[in-house]
Amino acid sequence: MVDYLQLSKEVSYALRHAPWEYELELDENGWVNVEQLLAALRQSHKRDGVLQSDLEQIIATSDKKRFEIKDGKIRALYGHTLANKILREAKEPPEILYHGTAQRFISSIKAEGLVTKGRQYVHMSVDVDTAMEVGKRRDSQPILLKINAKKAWEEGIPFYYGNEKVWLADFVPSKYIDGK
Ligand code: HQG
Repeated sequence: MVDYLQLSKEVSYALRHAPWEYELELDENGWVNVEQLLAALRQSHKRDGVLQSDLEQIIATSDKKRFEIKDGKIRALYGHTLANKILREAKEPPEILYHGTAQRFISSIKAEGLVTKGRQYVHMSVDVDTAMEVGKRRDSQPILLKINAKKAWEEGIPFYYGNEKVWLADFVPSKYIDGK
């Protein structure tokens, strides 16, 4: 029986953080060949018999859409920490985006805006509930920040589409952030 949660974590690790451990090389948009990923998982990572249908099952059933498969390739849609930045499609964002974070980060966010920290992009959510869930990973009583995304976009700050719930940016200046 496949442990889909563990498989999802391993695929996240391979595609976001350490593709070289799987002898994979991401293209500029983060894609790798599905068969190469499966072969690495089977041969070196003790996942005998893992199939593309298992990857499809993860995508179909998990709470967040972390990966997509297209034309024999798979990629992570967000979350990367690799040195080589994955190119995402710049796109006009919704009027408002949300970011849930820990209380202890607020003074620094107020001073310098939202910065990428360990990841390639700042991550924002389209809805309050998702942002609060993200914030709860770091603080049981997270702070909800409201991002005036459309205004920032109109004033030249690039935004990128991640998935239907996640948007990305290189940096969000403090002046576009309410709730601090
Ligand atoms: C904070 C998960 C101090 C920021 C989630 C956040 C998400 C600052 C932390 C995705 C700061 C970075 C990403 C500043 C930002 N001073 N702290 N100036 N600017 N921060 O994990 O957004 O489950 O890299 O508030 O659901 O928490 O893995 O980002 O707390 O979508 O699929 O620095 O990861 O998705 O933390 O989470 P992260 P995130 P998965």
